[in-house]
Amino acid sequence: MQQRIGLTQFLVNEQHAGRITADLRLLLEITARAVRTIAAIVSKGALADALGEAGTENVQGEVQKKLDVTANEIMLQANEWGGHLAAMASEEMETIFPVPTDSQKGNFLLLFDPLDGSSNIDVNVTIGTIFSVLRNPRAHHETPAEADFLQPGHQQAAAGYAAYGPSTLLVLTVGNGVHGFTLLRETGEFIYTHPFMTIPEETREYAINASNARFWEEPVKRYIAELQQGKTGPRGSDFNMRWIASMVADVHRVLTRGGIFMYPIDEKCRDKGGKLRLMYEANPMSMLVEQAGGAATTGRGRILDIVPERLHQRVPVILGSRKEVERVTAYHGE
Ligand code: P6P
Repeated sequence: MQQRIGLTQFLVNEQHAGRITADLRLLLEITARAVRTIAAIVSKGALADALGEAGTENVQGEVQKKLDVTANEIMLQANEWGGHLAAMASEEMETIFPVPTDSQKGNFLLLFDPLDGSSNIDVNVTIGTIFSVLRNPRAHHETPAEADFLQPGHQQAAAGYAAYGPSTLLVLTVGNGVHGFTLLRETGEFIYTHPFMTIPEETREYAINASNARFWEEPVKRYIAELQQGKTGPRGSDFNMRWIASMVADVHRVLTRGGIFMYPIDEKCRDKGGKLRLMYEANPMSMLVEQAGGAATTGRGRILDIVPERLHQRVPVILGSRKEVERVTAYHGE
């Protein structure tokens, strides 16, 4: 069997092909090292005194788990000194984090949800880290401002996630397809195991939190009802449902075997604009899904075309197998 390559060789190949620059390669390699550190702590569970609540709330008003805070610090400390980026933003921080004044500023902005799905930590279900890379619009001597982050998702230079599950996976795109790497714990290397991940256009699997059904808008109620009617309804086929309540785990399943993932607007989250955050959940996942041949909309428009107004703004998310996303979106238009 042909010798598998590692993340570094993959990124060097991308750099030699002119698809990424040396500093973007450095950013991705440092981020990979950071998620490897997070994986090591997550895998210890109760043995690392890392479970439970931190006793604080984040900018979202959500109770922070100890691991939320720890993962955030790991991402900041790993990336603040390399000179490859100018500032960072995180679900766990209200304002942006410019790199320290004594560090050289670089060409990129890094956004992340350091530990997504943290409600699953204490019950040992897959959680993850989601990251998004934007280009720094300012000259290096200037201090970045929050407005510099408010770029539409189609301007992302890279996006990816780490999934801390039975194996630790790193899945990323730099705009040339979606590629997955599996952590070999013995050596700490991410091995290239999933080249050009592709989402089948059709699917028989959907993911939604069905407990919100009474709050959904009519197009979503119609779409889900048709799936539940299965062979006896207009779709003429039976469908299966999954809901892990960890976006990384649900989206990884969609990237691996197809499906449609939905967190639509509903009467419960309407005043917030949705449940999931645009900048460091919806945008990176939408870039990955589109790069894998899928589609990602709010139900009324392409997610990657949204011009952000606030760093922590929320949006409805409907993404996955192209034909299903197009059907749901069409229902919204009727
Ligand atoms: P609910 C996790 O808190 C998260 O942000 C996503 O990872 C996940 O898809 C969603 O929220 C789960 O939401 O309402 O089902 O708990």
